[in-house]
Amino acid sequence: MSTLRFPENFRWGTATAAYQIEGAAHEDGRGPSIWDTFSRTPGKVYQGHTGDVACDHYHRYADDVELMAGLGIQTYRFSVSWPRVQPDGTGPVNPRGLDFYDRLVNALLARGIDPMVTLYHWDLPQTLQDRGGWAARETAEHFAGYGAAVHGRLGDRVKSWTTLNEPWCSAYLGYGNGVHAPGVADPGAAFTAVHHLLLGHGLAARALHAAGAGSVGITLNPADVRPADPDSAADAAAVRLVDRLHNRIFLDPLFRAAYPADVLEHVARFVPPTFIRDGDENVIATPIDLLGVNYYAPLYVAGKPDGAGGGGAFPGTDGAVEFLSPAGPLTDMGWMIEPAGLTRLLERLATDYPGVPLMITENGAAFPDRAAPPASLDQPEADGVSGVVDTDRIAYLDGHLRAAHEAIARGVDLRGYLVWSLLDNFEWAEGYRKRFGIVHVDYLTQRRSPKASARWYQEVISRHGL
Ligand code: GBH
Repeated sequence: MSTLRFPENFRWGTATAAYQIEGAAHEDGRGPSIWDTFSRTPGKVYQGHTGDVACDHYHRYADDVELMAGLGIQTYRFSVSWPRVQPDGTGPVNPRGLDFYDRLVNALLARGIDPMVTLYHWDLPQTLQDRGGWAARETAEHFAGYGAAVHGRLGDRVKSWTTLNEPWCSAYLGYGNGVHAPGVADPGAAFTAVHHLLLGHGLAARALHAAGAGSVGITLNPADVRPADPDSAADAAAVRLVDRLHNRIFLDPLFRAAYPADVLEHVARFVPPTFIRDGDENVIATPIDLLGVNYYAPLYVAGKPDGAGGGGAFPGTDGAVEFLSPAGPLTDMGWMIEPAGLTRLLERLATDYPGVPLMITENGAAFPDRAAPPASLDQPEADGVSGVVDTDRIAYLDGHLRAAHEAIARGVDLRGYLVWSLLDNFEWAEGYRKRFGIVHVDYLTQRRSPKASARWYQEVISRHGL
C-alpha cells in the first residue's frame, strides 16, 4: 500500500557514465581521454586504479540492460565517450565507437527503457587537452560537432539529450584545484573553462535542436549553500560569495543570458574576461527543455573576515570562506546526509529560474558493503557478495525521495528521479574503493548482484511511490 504517490508522468531510472563503467579502453578504435592520462599519473587516483576494465559494460551491456529491465527501470541515463566516437576530438568519426551505442540503444528500446544520452561526462579526448582543453575556445566548437555526429547516428531513436554533466566539476576540479583530470591548478583557467563549457553547451544545444532532437538539457550540480550560523552577517556574505561562484555563474547565463556583474568582477581578478565575446551569452541561453539536477549533500559555510578560512575548490575566496566539516551521519564519501537540502535546492531553482522542468539526474550514496548474515550457522553463504544488505543506502534514497516529493507538493515541476548508480563503478579519484551501486560488482569476476536497495527500488517503481 503506497502512501506517497508521485505524479503520473514522473520517471524512475538509474544513471551511469562511460569512463566509470565501460572499460574496453583500447578497443574498436577508441582514443585516449584525459582520464586515461590522469589515472596513469602517479598519486592522482587511489592505488593507481584506471577505467581500463571498469565494469566491462562495453561487453556486458546486454546483461546490464536485462538487469535493469528486471528492476523495472524506466529511464537509463548513460554517457557517450567522446574519444570512442571521435578519437582525436575533431575530424572523422569512428563508426565502430558509434556502433556500441547503437547496440545499447536498441537493447534498451527492446526492453521498453527510455535512453537518456549525456554527451560529456568528463572524458575529454586527450588530443584536445593537448591543445588547451576546456581552457581553449575551439574545444566548445569541436564539442558541438561531436554532439551533432552522435545525434546523427542515434537521433532517430533517442529523444532525450543532455549536453554536459556537472561543468562545475570539469572546470573547478579539473582546472581549478586539479583533483580531477586534466589536473590543472590555475584559477584563470578554471574560469575560462567555465565559459567554454557553457559555450560548448549552447552551441551543442543549437545543433541538436536544429537536427530535431526531442528534448535538450544540461545537468548541473547546484549547491544548497547554508550559513553555519543563520544570524551571522559574515556567514550570510560567505553564502552569497559561494552561491555566486558555484551556482549563479552557471545558472544566470543559462537562464538569464548574462553573467551577474559580481561574478564578472570576481573573475576579472584572475583573468581578463576578454574570452567572453559579444553574443556568447545569447548562445549559452539557447532555450532548453530540461534542467538536470545532481544532488548529494548541502554545503555549510562560515564567513572569515580575518582571512583564516580554507577557500575550498573556489578560486579567489581568499580565506574569506570556511567550508565546514560535514556533521552528523556521513556517507562513505564523508558527505552529509540531509534530504531537506534537496527540497530547498529544487524550490530555489524553480523560484529563481522558472519555466524549465527539473529532473533529479543523480542522487545516491556510497556505503561500504555489509553482507547479510548466513541463513543459519551451518549453512554458509553460497557466495560472499550476493547478499549486500544496504539499509543505509535504502534510508538515504527513501529520505531523498520524500524530499523530492515535498518539493513537488510545493509546486516544483519535477519530472523524474535517477539513482546514482546502477552499478558499483570507478569513482574517479577514489578509484573502485567507493561503492555507489544498487547492484554490487565483483571486480574479479564481473559478477553483478543486486543489493537490498535494488529490490527496494524495484518495489518503489512498481508502486510509483513510497
Ligand atoms: C557526481 O559528481 C558525478 O556526476 C558522478 O560521476 C560521480 O560518480 C558521483 O557524483 C559520485 O561522486 O563535500 O559534502 O561538500 C558529484 C560531485 C561535487 C558532489 C562535490 C559532492 C561535495 C559534497 N560532487 N560535492 S561535500
